[in-house]
Amino acid sequence: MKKILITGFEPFGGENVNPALEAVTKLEGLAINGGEIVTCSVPVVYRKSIEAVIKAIKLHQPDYVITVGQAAGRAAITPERVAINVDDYRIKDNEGNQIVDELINENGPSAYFSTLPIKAIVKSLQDKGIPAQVSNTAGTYVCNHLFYGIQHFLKDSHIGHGFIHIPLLPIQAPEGNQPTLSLDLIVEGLKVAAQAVIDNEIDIAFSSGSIC
Ligand code: PCA
Repeated sequence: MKKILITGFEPFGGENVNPALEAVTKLEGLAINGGEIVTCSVPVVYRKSIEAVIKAIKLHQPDYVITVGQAAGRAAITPERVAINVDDYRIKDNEGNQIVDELINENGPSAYFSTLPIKAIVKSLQDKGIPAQVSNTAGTYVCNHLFYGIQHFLKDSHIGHGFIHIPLLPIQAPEGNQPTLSLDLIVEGLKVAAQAVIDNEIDIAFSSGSIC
């Protein structure tokens, strides 16, 4: 039986919901095939976000970790390929920090790749009719900060980790001028992603790249 820790960010940027937190609340304690999901919420505060997830890893001793955050403007569930070693915040975090052009870790490499099977996750989602694609940038805000920080923390460990960005909820875009996905589909999508992680010790290869 594998244990998967799925974490969700709190609301930020003046909003009062974050689909990531809404979804993980519904995923807590859920059984999937060969595994069980545990969850935790994460503050949108640089450094503290990493500390919160490290605390949950120490508490739950999971086999895999999926960190999740919202990405306004995206229409699909997007496993991130890479975390980069830079903070460059367009807006303040929830404690007023606005870090510009600083390394996340002075002794760390420029980037870390996800250690989850991102292609298998995308294929499983697409096969179920849930929109999904690989993303090649997690931005330079707190999501990338957390992604990088947890990859760094787990770099010598057997625990796999990756970050997934999800679209807004319909309630966050009442005028219909932004792409959204229902909470039910997001919850189902994260369950499918967790199952793909358990079922694919080694990632599958298929083209899901992009051309600029
Ligand atoms: N999304 C933000 C931070 C928290 C969240 O859910 C991001 O993409 O950096």
